[in-house]
Amino acid sequence: MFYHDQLLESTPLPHLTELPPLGMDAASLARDFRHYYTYNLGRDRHCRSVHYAYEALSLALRDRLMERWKNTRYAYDERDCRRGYYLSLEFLMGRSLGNAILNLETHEAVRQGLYSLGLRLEELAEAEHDAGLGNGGLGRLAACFLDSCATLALPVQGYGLRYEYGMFRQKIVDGQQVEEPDHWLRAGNPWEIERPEYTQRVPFEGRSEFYRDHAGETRVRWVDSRDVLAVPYDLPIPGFGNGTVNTLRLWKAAATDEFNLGEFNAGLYPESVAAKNQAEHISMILYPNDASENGKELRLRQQYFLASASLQDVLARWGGTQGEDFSTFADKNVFQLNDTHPSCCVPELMRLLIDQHGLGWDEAWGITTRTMAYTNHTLLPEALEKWPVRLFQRLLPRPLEIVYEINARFLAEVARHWPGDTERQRRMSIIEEGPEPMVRMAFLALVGSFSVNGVAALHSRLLTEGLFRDFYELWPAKFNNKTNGVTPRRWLAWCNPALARLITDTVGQGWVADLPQLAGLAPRADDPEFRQRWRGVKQANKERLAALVRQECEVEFNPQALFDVQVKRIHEYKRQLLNILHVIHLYDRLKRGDLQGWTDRCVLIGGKAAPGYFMAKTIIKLINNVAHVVNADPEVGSRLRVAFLPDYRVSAMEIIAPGTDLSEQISTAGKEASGTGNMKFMMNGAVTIGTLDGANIEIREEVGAANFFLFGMTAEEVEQARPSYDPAALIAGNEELRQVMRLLESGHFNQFEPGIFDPLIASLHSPHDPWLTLADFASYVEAQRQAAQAYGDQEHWTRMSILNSAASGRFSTDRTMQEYNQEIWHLQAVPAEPVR
Ligand code: JN2
Repeated sequence: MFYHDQLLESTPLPHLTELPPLGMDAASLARDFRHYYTYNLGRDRHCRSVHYAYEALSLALRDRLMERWKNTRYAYDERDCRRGYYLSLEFLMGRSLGNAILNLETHEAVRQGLYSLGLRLEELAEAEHDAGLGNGGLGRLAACFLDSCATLALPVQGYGLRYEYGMFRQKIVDGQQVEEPDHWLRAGNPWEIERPEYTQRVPFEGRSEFYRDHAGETRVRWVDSRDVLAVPYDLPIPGFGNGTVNTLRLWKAAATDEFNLGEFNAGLYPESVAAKNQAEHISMILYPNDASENGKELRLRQQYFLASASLQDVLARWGGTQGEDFSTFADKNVFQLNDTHPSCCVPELMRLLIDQHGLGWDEAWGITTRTMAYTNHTLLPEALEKWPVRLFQRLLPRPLEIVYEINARFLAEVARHWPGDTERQRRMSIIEEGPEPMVRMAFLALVGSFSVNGVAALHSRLLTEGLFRDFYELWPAKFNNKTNGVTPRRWLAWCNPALARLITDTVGQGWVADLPQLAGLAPRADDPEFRQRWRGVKQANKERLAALVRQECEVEFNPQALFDVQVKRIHEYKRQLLNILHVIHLYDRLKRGDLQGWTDRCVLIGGKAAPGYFMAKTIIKLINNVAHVVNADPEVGSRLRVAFLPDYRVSAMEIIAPGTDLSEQISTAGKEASGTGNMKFMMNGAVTIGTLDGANIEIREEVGAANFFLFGMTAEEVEQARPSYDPAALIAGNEELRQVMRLLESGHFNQFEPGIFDPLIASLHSPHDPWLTLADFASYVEAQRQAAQAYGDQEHWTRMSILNSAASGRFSTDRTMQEYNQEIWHLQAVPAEPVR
């Protein structure tokens, strides 16, 4: 290792150090493509699978990333810069090929190079399997953040897990969700580089004991542990057109060699191999629960595995240059925790600094609380992570001791601040007392971090007023807001090339890395000729979406109709049920012959339900049954179409967002922390129908009330209405709602499946319905009527569409990352050396 370093430094090895940069022209790309296809993959013109062509192109592009990647690492090392780490159990990356092409700005050359070989880029790109290493919002946000950090040349590395199985694939059978495993690595992954030389060792179980070190000091060590190896796989994260390539490091769990001892002991051989399997289970599967924890032991193992491997990796790099001097560690490193899932980092950094590196408590605590920052992504109580102390004790005995010590010192501070207020100490304790004592992970993250943020203005305010109120009173300066965003590279430039071209023709090309420049579109909203071009692009994108719906759902969408879309995880608080009630209302109108001011409409709903979430699965079944009845009714014709799109995922959204007219963001106010799909739709010229929830509020502020269909109660009104919520009175007082409930309850949508929707019907009737679904029905229907009317005037609608895109500049993750950097991370941008 060192020998080679010196060799590279001292001896001239021109063949290693001065490789000429790889050509970015069509001919060079085509040559390298052929090289990989023929010599590396061993395929020829008779090969029937397009997958190998995808792979050959990916390898050719990966080579181009590789030299920029190395330059970026060198640049960070030479500057000895302060670095950021984004720790997340989820990175919902989607496909990488298109992203690499776009960010290397080599789209045209690739297209031409492939054309010269008789190949089409679109077809190759379709062969890539999504990297679905996340559930929804929180995972996709992490992926958008990495894109923006690389584009801003910020020295930020992602740390996550390399799940063998990503988010399940959703099939719809008889209207019901069926989950299939997503073995996404089966065909190999050309984008990852295994780096076994940076393997780390993560302890579990065992116990801690005191001992005396060489200097006679009493120290603690974790003994009799069962260790698991963490093997890193690196993914390149290219910035847009700037030569930067950052890293996403994903850990795979592997058994230590000790497991092989079993081979020498034939009697225990099967047990030994079983133990090896168990170690490797840690990174086997992504938990498919969006926003609710299920308390499984394996999940806690995953969380600690990520925390420990990542921190050890950072400390090993630190030791390589600074030895055992940690005096400037906190000046040079910052860790952003993506929700509480990686919050084992707090006790783990303490453990590593104290037990492994000999620091005292106060110095270690100073470092920890100057390097950790925590982002909260939900207010839903069921998503607040708690782990039984007993489980924590068995799996992580030494970290638990440290949690106890952190808590004891913290509660002493609470007692100093509020003398005699034992109730407050009980409320704020990291350990929840009771028959089964629990570790409250959010409080652990709060106490261990110097920054705590929510993900939209409303959400951040609600955190300080509710869930984290005591902590806000104690440490107001810790709390801040960072409104989410999405990357405009994937979510506009790549997924909507026709609109991107029109925008570039209109405002120049700077918008791709400076989204507020889209404001330059606004003056053109009143230009009839521009509107016509804008409408033409939307129309073509709707045809593309209609083709997807035809292929996946066997439902015919007419691109002249209003495309009304709700895609996101299925959850009661997101109120897909309210959407389908409106669909039933429209159906009822058609059956009654009420065609006054009618606008033809195609309703698309998509999303996955957590496999154990019965109500969410029943909602999927209802959507499919309603779709079946409506689409088959000759009286409805093409006036109303309904489809449920199976297997909603990143690559599907790349077709859906550009083809949408109306974006459904209809959660119960106060429940959706931010939402990010809302931003993707807006950028692509959809108009939002939504509640005053999450980032919808800020979207409406940016675009103006006239270009947003608002309905429903505010978060404050929701909390006020709760005690007196009376669904029976709402039904009795609203003829349209009465008709909808009558249709639903008559079994019209479940003729041969009696009773299957009773749980949904009961939840709508319940005065304790936490989502107050019926309270917003009337105003939702009214807002939908206004949207339909607005769509009827195509000039007016197109104007709104343009203004939505034009006002979306704030919702780029470039802005979000700049705010994190200016207010939390304080990193210096390190522009990469251009590849000559
Ligand atoms: C989340 C929040 C979210 C979770 C997910 C167990 C739990 C989990 C926990 C994931 C698991 C896997 C807490 O709902 C919000 C959106 O409003 C917001 O836009 C995004 C990004 O900030 O975060 C979502 N929350 F096994 O996904």
